[in-house]
Amino acid sequence: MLIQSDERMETRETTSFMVGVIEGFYGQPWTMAERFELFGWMARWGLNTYLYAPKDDLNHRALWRQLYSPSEAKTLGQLIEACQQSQIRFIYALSPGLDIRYSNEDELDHLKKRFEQMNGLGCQHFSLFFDDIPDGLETEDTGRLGSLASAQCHVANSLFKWILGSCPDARFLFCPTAYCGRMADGKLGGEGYLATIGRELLREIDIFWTGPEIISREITVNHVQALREVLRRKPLIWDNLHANDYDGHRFFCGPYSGRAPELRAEVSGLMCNPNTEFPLNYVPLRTLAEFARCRGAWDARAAYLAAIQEWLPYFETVGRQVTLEDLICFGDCYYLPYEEGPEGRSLYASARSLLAQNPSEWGDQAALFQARAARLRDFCVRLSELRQRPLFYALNRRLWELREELDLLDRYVRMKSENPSPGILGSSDFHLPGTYRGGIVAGLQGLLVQQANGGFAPTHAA
Ligand code: GDL
Repeated sequence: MLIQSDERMETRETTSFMVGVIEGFYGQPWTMAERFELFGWMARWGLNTYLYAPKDDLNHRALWRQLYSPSEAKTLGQLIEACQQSQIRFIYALSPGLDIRYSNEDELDHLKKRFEQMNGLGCQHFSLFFDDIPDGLETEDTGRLGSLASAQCHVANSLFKWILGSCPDARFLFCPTAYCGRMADGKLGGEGYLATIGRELLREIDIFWTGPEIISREITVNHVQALREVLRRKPLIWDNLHANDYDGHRFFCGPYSGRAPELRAEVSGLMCNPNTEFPLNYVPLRTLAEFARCRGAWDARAAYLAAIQEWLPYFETVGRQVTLEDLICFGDCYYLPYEEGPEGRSLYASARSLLAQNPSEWGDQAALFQARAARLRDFCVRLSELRQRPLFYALNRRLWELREELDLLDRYVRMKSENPSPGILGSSDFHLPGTYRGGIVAGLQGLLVQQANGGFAPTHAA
């Protein structure tokens, strides 16, 4: 029944490099309309794979044993059909790791029933996730299967062999419990976890990997080549570069970067798990698609500028229109997890340098900063008139916050320009204690300050 490993790997690796999107974040899953829009983008740009895995679809994770209701199943069927029409590979993922008893055959039956239901709706490709779960094993499972890694391989291999009976061309993906370098170094999953997965998981099954970190600034060829030795296959990149579910203040619309084009030959695919708010993903996905097919060197900034120009028409307002320059400046303030774009960096640097100096030394710097801040604030105001309301709703909280901070800095600079005597901070009717930067989270955030080396210290000791 099982197709020879090497033959299969050969055809897969040469003909079906997977590049596309994982709906795999925490938070509200995308709507059907958003997914259809996504498939349109993907088909136009040459992204070939969509992986259905929203962490907060209850049936994906918490209720993994429960079949979908007829109406839910109908919706998923429409999704699969839409992918087929656009020639996009639809992959369905289940995450049973929160409470599965690995050695219990009934559990395997639950998984089969779920995959069977999805197969009945037209799904041909499957995935089993064991990320973000407790890394212990029940005593009974340890007795029968030995280790967490062996237990997961047992379940995944059994399911894969079984699914080949109805889907002979199935792609089968596996997300390990230790899925990045830091987790492997910390021995998540137990001693020798990844080595066991590499040895025992059938060679036809692809293994996800997010790089050296969960959110990897860079993923190098060397890093991936070393991992390949352990996994005994090319890893499949689960890229969290643009994921924002871990920080509600931010989103990322910078370019796909920190990965060289040579990486493509070392992995079985590049799958991006992007911003939770679907409308914010135009540039991330557009630049991923360009990266996947680029020849020669990769110029991330050039790709960003080209993609943001394409994104501009989505910013049509009912009033005064926004300009490309303003959109670039705004995008530069929400660029990538580890870096802002040039305009964002320079705006921040100019505010910082003003505050570090005596107002008598400001010269024309103050006016320059105020002009830039005013322009960005005005851009934020104009976005409240966006025709595409879902785009505005996705941005709204960040726009509000950015305006608030720019406004405060502007007031401060103005006040100091007029009265440079030290010690006067002034006050603002718009930033009242309690309502401004208030609440328990802001309070808790203030208690521990992160140090340059990544560690934390109590505020008073920092
Ligand atoms: C994770 C989760 C993912 C989440 C991301 C960013 C993997 C394999 N799993 O750890 O669902 O969106 O971090 O917060 O990345």
